[in-house]
Amino acid sequence: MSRLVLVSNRVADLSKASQAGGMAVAIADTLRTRGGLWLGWNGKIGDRNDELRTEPDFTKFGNATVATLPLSAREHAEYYVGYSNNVLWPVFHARLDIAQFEAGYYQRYLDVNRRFAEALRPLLRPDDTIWVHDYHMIPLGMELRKLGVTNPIGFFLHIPVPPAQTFLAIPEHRELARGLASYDLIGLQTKVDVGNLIDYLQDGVFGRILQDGRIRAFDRELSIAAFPVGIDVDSFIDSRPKRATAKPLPAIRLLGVDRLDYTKGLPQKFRAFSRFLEKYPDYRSKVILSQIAPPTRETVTAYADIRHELEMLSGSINGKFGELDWVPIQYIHRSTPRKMLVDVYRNSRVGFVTPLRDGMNLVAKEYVAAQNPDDPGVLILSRFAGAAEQMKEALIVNPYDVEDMADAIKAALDMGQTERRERHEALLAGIRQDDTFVWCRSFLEALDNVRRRAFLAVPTSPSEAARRALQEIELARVSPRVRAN
Ligand code: GDG
Repeated sequence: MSRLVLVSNRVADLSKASQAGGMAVAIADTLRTRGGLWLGWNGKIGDRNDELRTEPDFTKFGNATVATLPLSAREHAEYYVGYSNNVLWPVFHARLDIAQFEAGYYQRYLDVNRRFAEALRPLLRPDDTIWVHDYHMIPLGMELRKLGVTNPIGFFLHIPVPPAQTFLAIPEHRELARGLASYDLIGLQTKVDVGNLIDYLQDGVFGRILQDGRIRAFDRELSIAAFPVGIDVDSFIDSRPKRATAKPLPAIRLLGVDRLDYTKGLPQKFRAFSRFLEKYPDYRSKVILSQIAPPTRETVTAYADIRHELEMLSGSINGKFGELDWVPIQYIHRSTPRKMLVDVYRNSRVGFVTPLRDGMNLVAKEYVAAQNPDDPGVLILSRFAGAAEQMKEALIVNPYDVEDMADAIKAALDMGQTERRERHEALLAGIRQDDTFVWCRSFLEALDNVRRRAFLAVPTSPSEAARRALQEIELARVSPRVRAN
């Protein structure tokens, strides 16, 4: 089996990966068994001299080596904060209104990708399989190709692909498309994303779908397919406490766990909970919403704005409905240890996941995995999370529709044990079937097939597959409402 070489903006700590419960477990396992190398930023911000550095620092973990490089302050400001998090992140989440298309950001983004490619080039062996991750690193494959690398290179995008018209608004969309076309395989989270990317490549840069399902663009042929990211289900089940260790709550808990990001629909969630308390006053003093929202990307203005908005909203809702012995919203702007998180998942009657756009959303899967199968809670899930394509037995909601969400909270709280168990069983079977190990294995198998030129077929009509996926979500969304009426 060929050696695996990973590249991503950040690297995981391989000594702790097995406790993280997410993709890092599957990746760390694969690196250990196949042997491999993982290159990324070391998280440190250095000076201008670091912009010339192409010799990484190395740390060995058995068969696997982690190689890291620093970023200069300018690279951090323009490649990471600027282009990655102020352009690509908002645009790919359909937030053109807050994208900052500043001159110079793209050039720095390209420079860092080139530097990482130059650092990787001398470390590569002829039969390595290269796997590049996420939006920070789109041009990396192209830069490796320029340096003469002919190895199979795959790319996985963790965030959603926007519709073609939104993608086209990025001034450098053509350069990004050229970067994407340098890969042999592009993995996306959902069928809707696959449809969007193929539509864009056809409409935006005159890509063509070939007979064998590959796409031809910029004189290269590539495969595009959905590989939904999963979790290590057993790690959530095994680490569940035998007895509940959390303090018994005086109220029934609805739970949100989201990085404090404007894509996660947190104000919408708070407003829906407020509307629920207004519309169904019998539940006051009986139900609370616990929102764990650890800080993230605090140097980006839009993140400071969302923080202020949430502080105002939780304050005003607590002021409006709170009693001396009941505060409706517990808003925790800190990270919670993972063990405690699993416990809180299990002790919450409702998992409330409301992103406005999300590549997948692992919290939805973790909540389901952590439930007691005999008396499980109910998952309320935004139709705009990638996870909604798989998790149709959740109560699927439109996060922009406050009434819809308020009614879903009521339906979740009123749902009988039999229905809760049926829905949970089906959801658990789904996340088991597509867990993190399947995700990792199936992507790498597909990439190996590319090497053997047994190409992956994508749907011949990607828009049709995407349309069908959206219709199925719409049907899943409508049915719980019918049930609740
Ligand atoms: C990106 C995409 C895609 C959260 N708070 C705490 C904590 N977490 C953990 C959760 C979960 C992870 O962070 C969040 O994952 P999500 O998938 O929900 O969201 P993103 O961070 O936006 O991830 C997303 C993902 O990449 C993978 O491809 O699904 O769409 O945006 O694992 O448990 N963990 C701890 N304390 C916290 O307070 N310990």
